[in-house]
Parts: sequence; structure tokens; C-alpha cells
Amino acid sequence: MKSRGLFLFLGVLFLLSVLFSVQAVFAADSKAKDETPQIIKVYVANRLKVAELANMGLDIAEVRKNYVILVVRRSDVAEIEKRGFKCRVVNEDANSLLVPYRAGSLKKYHTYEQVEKILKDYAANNPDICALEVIGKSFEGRPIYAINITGKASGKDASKKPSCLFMGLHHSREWISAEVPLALVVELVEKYAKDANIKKLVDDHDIWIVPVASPDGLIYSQTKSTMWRKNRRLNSDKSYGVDLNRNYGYQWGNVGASDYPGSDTYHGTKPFSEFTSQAIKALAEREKFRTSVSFHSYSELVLYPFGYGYDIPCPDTKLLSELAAGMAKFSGYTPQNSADLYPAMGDTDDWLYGSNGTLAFTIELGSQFVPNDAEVDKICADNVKSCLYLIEKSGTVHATNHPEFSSPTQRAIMTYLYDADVSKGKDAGAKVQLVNMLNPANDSNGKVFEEFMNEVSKLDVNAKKLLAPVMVEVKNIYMQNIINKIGNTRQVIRDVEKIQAELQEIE
Ligand code: 0X9
Ligand code: ZN
Repeated sequence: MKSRGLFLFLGVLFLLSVLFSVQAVFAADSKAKDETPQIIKVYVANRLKVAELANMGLDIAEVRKNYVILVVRRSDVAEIEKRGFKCRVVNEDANSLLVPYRAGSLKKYHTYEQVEKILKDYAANNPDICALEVIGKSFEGRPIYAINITGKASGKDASKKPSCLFMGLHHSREWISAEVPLALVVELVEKYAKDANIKKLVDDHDIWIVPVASPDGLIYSQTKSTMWRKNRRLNSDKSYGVDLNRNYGYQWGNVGASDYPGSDTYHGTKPFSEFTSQAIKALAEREKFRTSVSFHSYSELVLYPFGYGYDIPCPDTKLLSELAAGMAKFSGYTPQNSADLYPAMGDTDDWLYGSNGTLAFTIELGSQFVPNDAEVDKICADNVKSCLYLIEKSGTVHATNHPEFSSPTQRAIMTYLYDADVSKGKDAGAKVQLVNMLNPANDSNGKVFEEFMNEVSKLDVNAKKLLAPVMVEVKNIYMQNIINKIGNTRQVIRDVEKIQAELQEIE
């Protein structure tokens, strides 16, 4: 009797455990389905609707006149519909789009290891014009390579030549974005000895090329999850990845970017939290690039800054749009302002341009994330021509705020004016920086003050109004110095009078 009871008990236990595990399998299955990236079409009436989607932290692949294409999880669809958008699923399993790669087609695409070997071979075989540098390591510890191509034979000092930067693969699934910079390396090195035009471009410019900014991302997309966008950082909530094109430090924030680690546009814990953006930052601050291109896919666009908000005032808009149009001629792409695609904070170009005076562009290659083999050569050839055009232009044009053509004071004023105008001074950093520069404790001979007042005198009344709080603060510091008998009192009084005169003019 006792043993029958025991059997019954064990039997029930067994049945229960089977039931639970079946349920667990179903739960895991539907969770996996929820996580499967889908491609959806969402209808939009105007650009504010596009911005609304971007602000939800969604991954926008394509923007058309009255609809956008998004890569989303199933759970996102309900959220989008709740806000009144009309959605249509285009593809239930976006990863299936790239199945051909595993099946052996898409042979045109290089793996990270192949890119690494090509760069090493070129550097080893062409030491007169190539040098390979490891500019950083990825989260999983892989080298991030930059190849520097410049003709040392010409005898010119490379540090004085106009420098240009070309980058690929900030986003994992955008494989074509590594192919174009790689094709540029091949073009420059292979034709150096045969083509007088190429020789001149290489001799006269300091060219830097980073074909794979996110090695872990490329490997993960090619071997595990083809639609993966972000890098492979393990976030604190156990989710993976930071969107590298939201992690740069000029106007870093949550417009068109997300605070939520699971989002496809997660901007990271702070500006430059990622090894890739840190590596590009260090390289850019050292090399002071005049021009740059960051390749992405897709949409056949040549984008130019600013991208963090609509209609941001920018002193170089005309030059940027002319250069974008010049590049686009070779590919038939559309030149346009970045934010007009959708506003997004923390991209590579805004930082390169805003903080470094680099005329920075994003080229969205092709008309799908991974174009077919048959399209690759033409995309590369056309866009290599755009790069050659930009390299040539780098010697003759420059951004207003490029460090070789502007002083720290001019740049601090410019940064402050943008900030005061756009974020209405919410971010006090630029103001603190400017006031500090003008503080006699840091400006003992008054040179910064002199230059500052000279710049102020050239500005229009609106800009002067924006600068008034800085002038008032500096005036107060000077008054304190007079009271405390710090510095040359007569000179300080004269300076206070100068500020007073400007302030009166504004009133
Ligand atoms: O969203 C991005 O990072 C880029 N597009 S992609 O489909 N390759 O992801 C475009 C960034 C353009 N910059 C801004 N809109 N600020
Ligand atoms: Zn991209």
C-alpha cells in the first residue's frame, strides 16, 4: 500500500515536471519570436511623426515621403500602434534576409579576419606609403585598425598635410560600409605608382581609413544574428550593445536615441563610453581631420551636420551642402541635412564637426542593408570616386572652427553660441568654459579678453544678446578683483568699461 502511494506520488511529480517543461519550451519559443527582428512599414504624415518614432528609440532603416521602414521587435509594434500609427509587417523574420550569406552567396563581403589580413599585407608590402595602427580594442578585445596612407616620398611633413578620415562599420549589419573604405585602400595603394592623379592625392594628403570600427559587431552579424545593429557590450541589465552612432559627445542625449539599454538606439551610459568611439576620438583629436566620411547603409544619401535637431544654425551649411552635392554626383545619391532624415543625438559627424571642425559626412550606401554581390563593385567604384573628390577638396576648404584656422577663444565662443541658442543654455558646460578662459586667474596677460571683445564687436546684436550673461559674469569677476586689489586695477577698470559699453549697446 505504502509503495503504491509512493508510485502515485512520483507519477504525479513526473507528469507535473513534463507539463512545466513543455510550458517552458513554449514560453521560450514565444519569447524568441518576440525578440526576432521584423521589418515593418509605418505610415507618417510629416517629419515630426518621423522624429516621434526616432524618439521612441526605434531603429529606422529608411525614410520615404509618407512612410518609414523600421527594424523592430514584435512587442514594439503594439507600442507604435498605440500611438496611432498605421503599421504593416513587411518581413516577419528580418534575419532571413541574409540567409544567402550562409548559403554561400554574398561572396563579395569580407570577414573581419580577411580585412585584417589585407591591411597587414598592404602595410607590410608598401611601407613607403602605408602604416597600420591599432587605434583601440573592441569590447571583446579585437584590434580596431586604422591604415594611414600618405606619400612620404614627397618629403612633406605628414602632420602639415590636410588630413582626411574614412570609416566603415559603426553598425554591425551594414557590411557594405566596410567594403567601400577597403576599396579606397586598394584604389590608393594599387594605383599609386601608375596613376599621376592618385599619386598626387596620396602625396599631398594624410589619409586615414578605418574599415571596421566595430569588429565584434561585424563578426556577430555575419555568424550569429544578421540584423544586429549595435556593438557587443554587455550592459548592466544583461542586454547587449550600445549604438555606436549615438555614443559621441557633441549634444549627446535622447533625441532619436534611447536611455534604455535594450533599445537598438541605446546611447550608452555616457558620451564615449565605448572603446570604438574612444578610439576614433583619440585619433581625431590627434590628427585634426579637415574632412571625413562615415559609411553606413542604406538609402543612397550623402548626409551632412548638424543631425541632433531640426534647423540648427550652422556657419558652414553652404560649404557642407556643396561638398555633399559634389560627392553625390559620382553616385547619384541625394545630398541632404542629417536631421532632415531624422534628428538623432550623439552621431559621429556632429562630434567631428561640432567639436573638431571636421567637414564630416555620412554616406548611406545602397538600397538595402547588404546589397547583392552584383551591386557591390559599382557601389564601391562610385563611392570611391566620391572619396577621391573629398580628399582633393580637403586641401582647399575647411570648416570655420577647424583648429588650424581658428583660435581656442573663437571656438569657445562658437560652442557657447550654439549651446545658448539651441539648448537655451540648459547645458552650462560651454558657458563655464568660456567664463573660465576669461577669468584673470587663467588669462593673466589679458590676451583672451582682448580677443574675446574683438570677436564680440564683430557679432550681430542677437549673438551679442546671447553672450550677455557671459559678459555680466566676467564683469562681476573683474569687479571682485578691483575690490580685492587683484591685478592691475587701472587695466581691469578699463576692461569693465569695455564690457559695460557692449552691454549698453544691446539694451
Ligand atoms: O541612424 C543612424 O545612425 C544612421 N542611419 S542607419 O540606418 N545607418 O542607422 C543615420 C545617422 C544620421 N545622423 C542623424 N540623423 N543625426
Ligand atoms: Zn548605420
